[in-house]
Amino acid sequence: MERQFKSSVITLEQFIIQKEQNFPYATGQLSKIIRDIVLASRIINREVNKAGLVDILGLTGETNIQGEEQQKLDLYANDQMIDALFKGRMVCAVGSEEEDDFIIKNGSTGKYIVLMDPLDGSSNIDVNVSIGTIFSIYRRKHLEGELTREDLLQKGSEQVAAGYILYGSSTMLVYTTGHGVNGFTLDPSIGEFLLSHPNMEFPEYCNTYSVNEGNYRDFFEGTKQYLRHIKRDSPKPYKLRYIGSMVADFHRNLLKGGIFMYPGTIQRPKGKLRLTFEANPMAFIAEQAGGMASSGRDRILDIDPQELHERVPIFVGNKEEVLKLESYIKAYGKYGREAITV
Ligand code: AHM
Ligand code: MG
Repeated sequence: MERQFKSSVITLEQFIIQKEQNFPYATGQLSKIIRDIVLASRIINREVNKAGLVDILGLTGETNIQGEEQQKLDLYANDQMIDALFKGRMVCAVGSEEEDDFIIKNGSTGKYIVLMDPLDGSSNIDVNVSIGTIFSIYRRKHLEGELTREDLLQKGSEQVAAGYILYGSSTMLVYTTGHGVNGFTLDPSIGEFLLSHPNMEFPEYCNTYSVNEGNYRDFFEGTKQYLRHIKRDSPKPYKLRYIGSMVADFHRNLLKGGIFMYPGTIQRPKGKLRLTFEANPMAFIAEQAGGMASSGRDRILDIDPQELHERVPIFVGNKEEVLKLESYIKAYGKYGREAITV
């Protein structure tokens, strides 16, 4: 009699192989990139975990092109990711929040372009709060010749995969290739990511909102009215939960139901977060998990990026809640009832 071997544990590697079998013509290149990102993330994870102990922590004294201070761990994460991606040979260009411009691998036969925020929420490193790596993968449009703007700056709707690694109480990888969202938790004892959250979807009930309300007075009227509604007029009580680390805030809302917002302000009409590195990948994951992502007016994934470091206001999470927010922005606009132009 044939012996039965039963284990409910599925490793990331087994999961990738299973999925590839569903697509017999898949070349395995995309899976290779996911593996390369995961490899880099395990190395970043090791450093993040000892951030409080070693001398790697601290400001380098350099600033990135947005004039923000960079910490050593950001640079470390950036280098690890770029190194892993180019060594893997499937990628012809990388755009990073920590780099002024695209890094292009001349002569590469790689068909893919990766955009990433290697360590998002890095101001939280010093205070031992969760941070994350965000990635977004595109296929180049023209396989021959030099890379063009059309290859490099595509709409979020063209993403072939996106995900994040959350360095929290556990380390998790959550990603999508456009067929749902799956979450894996790193088992540090064996060094493997194990499938812990299959087919992730926003729960129907949503009563959490995540926003830096310290900026309230500078928000536009539509955002203010929506916040007034959920705090004062809504029959259902809402909870405010804001970590200040987008990956962690988004992840909690994905599991518990909620809306994450980084609205524009009078001083910064496009908000703080980047379309390419932060908004697009989170929007892709959100939509794949039954949620929605909007700039307040437009679907995030439909926005045509004009530059690599472009910023965009973002409202992402449960669909019903994002639609409600949009209706307030439509009704009240930026200033009073003026139409908004993002
Ligand atoms: P970073 O990419 O420089 O780390 O900034 C992005 C982070 C997000 O993770 C987070 O949602 C936001 O900045 C918090 O900003 P604020 O402190 O203004 O609320
Ligand atoms: Mg960031």
